[in-house]
Amino acid sequence: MTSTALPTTDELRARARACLRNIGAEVAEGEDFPARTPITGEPLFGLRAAGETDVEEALTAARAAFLTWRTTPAPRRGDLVRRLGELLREHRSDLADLVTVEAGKIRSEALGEVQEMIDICDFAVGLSRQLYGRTIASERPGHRLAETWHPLGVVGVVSAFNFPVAVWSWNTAVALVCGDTVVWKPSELTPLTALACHRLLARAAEETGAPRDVHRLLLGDRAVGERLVDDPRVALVSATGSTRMGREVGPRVAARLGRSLLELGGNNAAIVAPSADLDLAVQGIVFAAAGTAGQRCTTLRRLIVHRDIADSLAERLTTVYGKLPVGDPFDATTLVGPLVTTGALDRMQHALTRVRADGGELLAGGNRRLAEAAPAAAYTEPALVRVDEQTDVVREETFAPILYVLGYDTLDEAIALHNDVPQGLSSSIFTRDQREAEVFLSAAGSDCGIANVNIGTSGAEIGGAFGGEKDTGGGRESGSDAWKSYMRSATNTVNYSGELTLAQGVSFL
Ligand code: UN1
Repeated sequence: MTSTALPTTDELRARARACLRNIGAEVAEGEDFPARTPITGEPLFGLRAAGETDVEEALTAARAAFLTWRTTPAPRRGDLVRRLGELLREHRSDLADLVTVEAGKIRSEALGEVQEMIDICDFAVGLSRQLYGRTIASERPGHRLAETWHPLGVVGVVSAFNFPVAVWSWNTAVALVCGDTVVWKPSELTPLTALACHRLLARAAEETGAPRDVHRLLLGDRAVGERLVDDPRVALVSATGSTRMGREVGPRVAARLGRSLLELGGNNAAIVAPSADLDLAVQGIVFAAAGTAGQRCTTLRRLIVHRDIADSLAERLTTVYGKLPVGDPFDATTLVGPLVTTGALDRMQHALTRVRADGGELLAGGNRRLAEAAPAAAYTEPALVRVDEQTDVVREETFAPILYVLGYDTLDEAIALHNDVPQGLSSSIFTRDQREAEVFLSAAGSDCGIANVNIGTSGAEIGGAFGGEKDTGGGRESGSDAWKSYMRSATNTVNYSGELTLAQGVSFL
């Protein structure tokens, strides 16, 4: 199914301008940096990219702001983030529109992404009163041993197109209450959402009396990101993107002994056990695999199904895939919007060619859509492919809606297949057998940073820590105690005894 005609680029341009105007974001138009929309695949308008001096100026300003911000009481820092959350609520609809224009998300998912920003602001405001250290039992009489947490410095945030605003907010809301300042380099594909978020945060800073330079935005290409990676003033580089990008960023930051927090690719799988509630599983699988047109790092890419139910589940999924409405993400009936670029579509087609050469059987989808209406856009039917084994292409992350279906006989075999990929972000099991669920969640089960039961791999709440292992990079963002990555701890020994007692029973003098 294809939903109705696409909006024109002129209509989308007008819509984007109206949203930016409502938000109060000024757009410095220029020639060198085009904003575009995947809905038609065409440019909207040109922007000005940051040059070498802009980067230098932003880093100097963010560092200077840090010196004030780090001593501002954390609950007062929370005031800034509370105000940001209020402004996000007020501009929810405009922000969601911009996410749809730039990232091609359907309305419900675009609103969900804005909600994720609001949620993390609420979380961070609470956190601003809970940056707890601990008091530790000292082995010496009259001594207090304590752990304290202090702000870290400037955090460089490098974000990806697919969550253009939520991932920024996870980093920024938490970093700000932790007393850090932020320099943000968004994806080159999503500068407008970045301008909007930056403007709202600047407004919140004005209104709450926070230093103007607690947040700086740098639109630009790879060279801008490289400056953040290499500059010793950037205490932490938090980068979201491909494993290829992470392999470059991690060692470069490490070479200057800086800290990095990497959120890289996933190749997420779900195991479907014979006892699974299949109605629920089908819903969970289709949202996780075809939602966001397969462009979440948490997208479900592999389905490991018990052989007793593999045929019937594949049949049910084939039917649902055949009816997924692909098209204009602003149309309320659409479930699958465009891929971000035609390059992404080429990579999807290439993966499908490879998997077929490996003996995979295309059960549904995979055809390009709307090529005549929008030749520069990249609409596709999500693809469902039955495979016998995890060949190289199955073990890679193709950032597009392809779901590979594999069979298994024993849970041990399923878990082995599940973990036999380089990435380790998200995972799930559909089962009504508690023993199986617990094995999957145990140390001998899923090796991912996220492991779920009876829910798909995508759509995590902000309250938990988000991130994964192996090629996913090891970082944790968002909730739980991920805030500790944005601070430095100090261990304090205070002697109030009036005598000098050395630890470990050492005597001296
Ligand atoms: C991403 O794709 O980079 O769990 C982040 C999810 C979302 C975040 C995804 N809350 O799918």
